[in-house]
Amino acid sequence: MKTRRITMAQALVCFLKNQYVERDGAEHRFFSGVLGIFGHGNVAGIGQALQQNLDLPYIPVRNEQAAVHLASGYTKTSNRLRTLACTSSIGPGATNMITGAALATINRLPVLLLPGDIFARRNVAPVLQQLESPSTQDISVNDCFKPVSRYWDRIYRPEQLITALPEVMRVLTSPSDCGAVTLALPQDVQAEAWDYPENLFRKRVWLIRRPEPDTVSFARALEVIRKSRKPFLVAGGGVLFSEASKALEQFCTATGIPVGETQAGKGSLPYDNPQCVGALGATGTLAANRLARDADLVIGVGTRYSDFTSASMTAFQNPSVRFVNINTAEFDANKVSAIPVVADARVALERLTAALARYRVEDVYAALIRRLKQEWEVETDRLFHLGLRPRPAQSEVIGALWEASGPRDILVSAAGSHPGDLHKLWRARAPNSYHLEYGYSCMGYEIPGAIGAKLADPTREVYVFLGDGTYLMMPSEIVTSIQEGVKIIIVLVDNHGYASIGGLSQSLGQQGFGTVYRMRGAESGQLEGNFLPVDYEASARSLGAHAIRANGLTEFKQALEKAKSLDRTTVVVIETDREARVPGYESWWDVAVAEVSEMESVRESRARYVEARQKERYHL
Ligand SMILES: Cc1ncc(C[n+]2csc(CCOP(=O)(O)OP(=O)(O)O)c2C)c(N)n1
Ligand SMILES: [Mg+2]
Repeated sequence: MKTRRITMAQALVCFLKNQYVERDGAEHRFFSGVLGIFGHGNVAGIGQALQQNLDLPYIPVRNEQAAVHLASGYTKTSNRLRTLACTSSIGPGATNMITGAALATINRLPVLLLPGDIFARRNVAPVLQQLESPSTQDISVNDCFKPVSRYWDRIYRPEQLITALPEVMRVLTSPSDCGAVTLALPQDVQAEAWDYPENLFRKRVWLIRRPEPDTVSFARALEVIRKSRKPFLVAGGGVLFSEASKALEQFCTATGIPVGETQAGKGSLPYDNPQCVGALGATGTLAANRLARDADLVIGVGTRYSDFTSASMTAFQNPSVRFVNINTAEFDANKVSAIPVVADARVALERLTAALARYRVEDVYAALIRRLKQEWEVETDRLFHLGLRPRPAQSEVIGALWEASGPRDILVSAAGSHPGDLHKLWRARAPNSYHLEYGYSCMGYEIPGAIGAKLADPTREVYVFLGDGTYLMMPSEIVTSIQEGVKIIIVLVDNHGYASIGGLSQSLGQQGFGTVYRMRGAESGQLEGNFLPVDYEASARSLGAHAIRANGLTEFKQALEKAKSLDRTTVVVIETDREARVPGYESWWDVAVAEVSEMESVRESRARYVEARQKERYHL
């Protein structure tokens, strides 16, 4: 057997360089590079290996959590056909990645994490940043990655890499099992040499499969669709991952079945497709929520049925509602007692369209869909043009941003009041133009996620829509965008704190306690003083970005034009009216209210809560 004597870290890097994927006849490299920060736990191992393999580019970031977010944004925009690996030192560098790992796994995004680990040899323990345990020596902080990884392994001996790496690739390229994969790499083992079989480094092409539905489930699904009079389709992220937009359009055009979209699935259809009734669920449109409420059949395509999609299990109220779920993951396909069609979205939708050639929804239902859709467009226009002064409503800022953006541009957001407003109002015009991380809804995802999106598709302008709260949590990757020459446009909505949670708190009878950015008052000792004096433009400028403050909508529109003309990351700061919120549309989200309280407002809220919960259903 031909062998190559190299270190474990060198072997890992050589392997990554030679992994390819193939789908629909197109083949390309799977790993586009490695993100990270060096410390003593990886500099001499992975760091050394990367230095002698510059054809796998190394991108330094400012925060390891952001590295994982960046990789998630990259692979999401690439429909999971490409990704980035992330390397960290041991200890805090490693644990910084745990949040990113959870985000990737929840959103079903393949990212490879390579945290450094404590010495396998142990004789010098405890090493710097080692967590010791009196009950075992077989533990480190990297064990915390186990519940947030789809595959987890620790490489105690260099030859273990040989059996671990195929498993890593199997999971990362699986449409049903992908998520974060963690390989913990003890720092001494990274630097150890081994005679690796040459075959480990041959080019390997992993086929991203499009699984076909099984005939029995498919026939049963067809039967219930044919019998349904008020069918409704839920388009989830799986539609986009599968690149099934065309197939979905053909299916709903042929059948007349209306399509509601989850956060991950929005943009599956262009907003002006007659069958597209927009966002579904807790942050849904009136059109989608009404149709879902009365539907006798729900066809879930590539959806996890999160509580936002199901409006905390109140979205589907028809007593005889049935479900058909098309999903590559058996786990999701079986939710809500559905007929599980375990299959690729595109394949299944194409087969359904062909098999349902003579099926079409009744005229009364078609007319209802048309009317509800028209009414929703009128409502969106109203919210885009409220004419509020001196500070515009967030919905008007969204409207102005939408008007300034192009159809292929990408909008990135994740947490705050923005996801809900955008879900309802953003008029997505192309697949992957609406990039919401709402599986983990992680403050701080936005900027690194957007850099990842831009790296994945540099031909599209990338906008970030984030709040002052989120900005303060992780502005640091602006520096990375400057370093890499990756331009993004960041719209920073300044509403002095957490408008979203503040609004939620008010609705719970808690008066927004702890959600406004205010100084601690000298006399009361409470946070009742002036607004915190944060200069967001100066902050953005100090990190290398161009920054503009827009006073009102006219200046905001001018600022966006300026931002588009620049080739550097630009932050546009706009203050909005915190209280001018986009309402809910016959939807519900279950946030449990205190059962007993000293406060009357909380007791009232509890009574409303108990009443509202009556609508929650088990779909058995
Ligand atoms: C990392 C993280 N911490 C806490 C939360 C809970 N949370 C959700 S929205 C929000 C406030 C966000 O504030 P901001 O970005 O200013 O947006 P706004 O609510 O003002 O629209 C918080 C704290 C979260 N989603 N992520
Ligand atoms: Mg805010």
